[in-house]
Amino acid sequence: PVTIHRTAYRPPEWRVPEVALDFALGLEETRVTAALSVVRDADAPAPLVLRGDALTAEAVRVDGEAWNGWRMDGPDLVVDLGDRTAAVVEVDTRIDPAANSQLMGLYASNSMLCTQCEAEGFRRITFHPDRPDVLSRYRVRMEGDKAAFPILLSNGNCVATGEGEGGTHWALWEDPWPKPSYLFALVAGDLVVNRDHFTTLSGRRVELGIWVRAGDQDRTHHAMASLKHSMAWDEQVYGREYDLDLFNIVAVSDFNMGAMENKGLNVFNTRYILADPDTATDADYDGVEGVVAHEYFHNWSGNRVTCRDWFQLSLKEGFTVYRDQSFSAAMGSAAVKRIEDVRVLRAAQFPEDAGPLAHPIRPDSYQEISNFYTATVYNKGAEIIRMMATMVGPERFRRGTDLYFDRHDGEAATCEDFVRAIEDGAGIDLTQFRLWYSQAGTPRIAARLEGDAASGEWVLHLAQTIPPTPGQPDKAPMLIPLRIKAFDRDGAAQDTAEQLVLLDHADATVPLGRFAGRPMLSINRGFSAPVIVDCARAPGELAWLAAHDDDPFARYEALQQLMLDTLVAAVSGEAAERGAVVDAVRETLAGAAADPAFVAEAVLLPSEAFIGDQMVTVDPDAIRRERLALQAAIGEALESEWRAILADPAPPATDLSPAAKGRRRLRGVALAYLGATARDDAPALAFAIFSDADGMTERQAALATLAHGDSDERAHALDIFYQRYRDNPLVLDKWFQVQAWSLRPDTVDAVRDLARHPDFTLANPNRVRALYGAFTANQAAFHRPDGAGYRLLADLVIALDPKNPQTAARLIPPLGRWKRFDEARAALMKAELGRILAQPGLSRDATEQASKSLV
Ligand code: BAL
Ligand code: ZN
Repeated sequence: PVTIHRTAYRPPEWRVPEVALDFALGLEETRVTAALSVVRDADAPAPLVLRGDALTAEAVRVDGEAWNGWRMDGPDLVVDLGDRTAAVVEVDTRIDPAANSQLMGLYASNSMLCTQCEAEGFRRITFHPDRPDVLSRYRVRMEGDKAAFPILLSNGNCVATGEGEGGTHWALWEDPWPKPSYLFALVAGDLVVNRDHFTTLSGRRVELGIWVRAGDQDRTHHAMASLKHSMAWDEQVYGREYDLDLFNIVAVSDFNMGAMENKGLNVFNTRYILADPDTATDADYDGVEGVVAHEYFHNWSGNRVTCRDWFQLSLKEGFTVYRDQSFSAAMGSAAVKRIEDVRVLRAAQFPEDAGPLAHPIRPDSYQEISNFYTATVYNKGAEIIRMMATMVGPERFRRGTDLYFDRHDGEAATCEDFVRAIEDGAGIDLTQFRLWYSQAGTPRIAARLEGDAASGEWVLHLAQTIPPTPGQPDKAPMLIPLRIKAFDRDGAAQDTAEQLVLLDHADATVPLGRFAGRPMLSINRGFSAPVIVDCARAPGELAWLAAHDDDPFARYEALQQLMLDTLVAAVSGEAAERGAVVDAVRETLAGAAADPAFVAEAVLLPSEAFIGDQMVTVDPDAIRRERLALQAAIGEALESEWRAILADPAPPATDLSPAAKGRRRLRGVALAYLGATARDDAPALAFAIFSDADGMTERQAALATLAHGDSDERAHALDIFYQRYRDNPLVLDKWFQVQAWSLRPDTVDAVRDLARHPDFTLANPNRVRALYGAFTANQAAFHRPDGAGYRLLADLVIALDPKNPQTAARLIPPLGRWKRFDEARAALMKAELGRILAQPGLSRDATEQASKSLV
């Protein structure tokens, strides 16, 4: 495979100011005529290179005349335009959407036609430069059978419609905003709409439409409300108005990503649109709100200002994730949202940064760009934006983003452009901070308190190290903003004020002030930097912070650290001392009435994977054993507390207020703790909650608890759930998922059986991820010592790769963590990576992921 390097960027030799597309639509055959108005930017004559992927040029015309001056260069079309400086190049192609199982380009999903073009799908529709720095105005005419495709949608505004011959009809769409080809979209199908409108700050009325299949309309109201909230929020917080008269969203069942921000026509995975209390959990509702916001926010951070090349992906994704995180924080509990975001970062990004696929948020090279839609580019990218915002404060940050949008509106920009706009707008020197864009790996901060007995003055010694990552053996010290506060445990001296320490050297010493005794250290409050802090604090100190810190994230963090220390000690064979954790959980639970959502988050045990991340060599079996033992100990010691929480009736499922969601979340945690005990009535209690539930949050929580066990109630509940929801794909995904999450020892076998279930299909990425994504997150199951879990995953990758390489390749990384496991497991994991690589015709996607994972 060819490696593409960031430094090899060259500006395009030809611009394409106008694109006119003509589609004769059919599920099995769609004919496309593309007319590209091209203008030469190069000084000397240069051939026009139009990228293609599995296309044949049936005819080429230049300025209306048949043209022979073209040739194929591999998949690409090279047109010789002599010394012309401008031309209209027309190309006819023919594609088969029904056979497009990659779900890139134009494809069929449930008898509807839709597109996915980011990053390089447009070249599967027609020949085009297909690079994000080539921006064009699009005019799209589509014609198709009226009965099969009553609805015809594209970007921008519908300017004309009409009837054709033989039962066809057509529509003409024009998008006034120049855009890169990856933002092109087309949808044709039998859809119904939920319509609404939004009036912008300047008084313009925008028509809103959410298009779904008949029967799904009633499940679009939350998405619509989320869209309107997002539009208002972006005006208030970033001063950004929507810029077309129409904003459409279409929900599609078969989709590789969560959603796609095509200009004026977002295409969504149904998972992030459809929600009602009977079928969606509170977490699903939050997912809808966050993804609707994310895609909408891209209209400015991504569409109006786009990326110069794909190495700049984090320019739009990191910034937009930061924007959607801030929005969700404003819509609910900021503290809980921050905890959730950090949990995701630690579960998905820290392992990536510590493994063979580590890359900076602005990568230096790739073979297949689809492999770089990663937690690093997205979630660490968001943390880098957040650090800038933290350092300058909201007003100056806004000045920086205003300048960024003003300077680069209508352009394809770089990460460097963003940083420079923040520097100039906010008035800060980010020279050293730029290392966050180029250095991979999670920095580690060693923090040590030191006090002077005579004066009572205390200082904090900080030292940063950044681990080597592939291609980057040595790292320079980064600029790391750490929010720090020290408390006097006895309250005899004043607490210090919070400080924002800018750690910009390998070491630093920070004065904390005078304390009667060792102060209680609260560090990296609010998770101000995406780093790992190593700081020896006694269980009593952590328990004190968990109870008294005035930063809710720091309270959460202290309790998590206490749990982690306890679990890591137990896994290492030290005598289990669980009392401090039990007491801290009890104390935290005392605040449950005031803030149940926060308490529910705080008392959750760290995941098995995160416990493993603390160890040099991960021992999945010991982690499973000790985590379950601690869960059972907490379940038993605080049994009356958990029962009291469950005795309080659940709020109605239709109540989606933060308070109601918080109470349901806490009930789910209580049930899980009780379920971990050996209490005989636990399965019956879970079954009763399952049966009585008036909504999916309670129903799924009860089912998940039952799924871990071996009771009659388990089988019964799974059967009831299946029968009730077998025709609802999104809910059926949950049925697969809870079984793959199960802590039972036979889960590998269960997953193997589920993969043969009639409702399992490789054609639907949601279904694949529901089963295998959940399974690889199930640490002890996936890492079963005989390698059966690895084999199962590799079998799936091998079967899926020829159909959908993008989704297949994204499932490979768990096999690449072999260096963290014992020799026997490592050998088995490497053998499976080797088996994947040995497949004839393996995709570029899977080849890159598997070969890099072996190094
Ligand atoms: N741009 C791909 C989907 C998303 O991040 O919004
Ligand atoms: Zn995005």
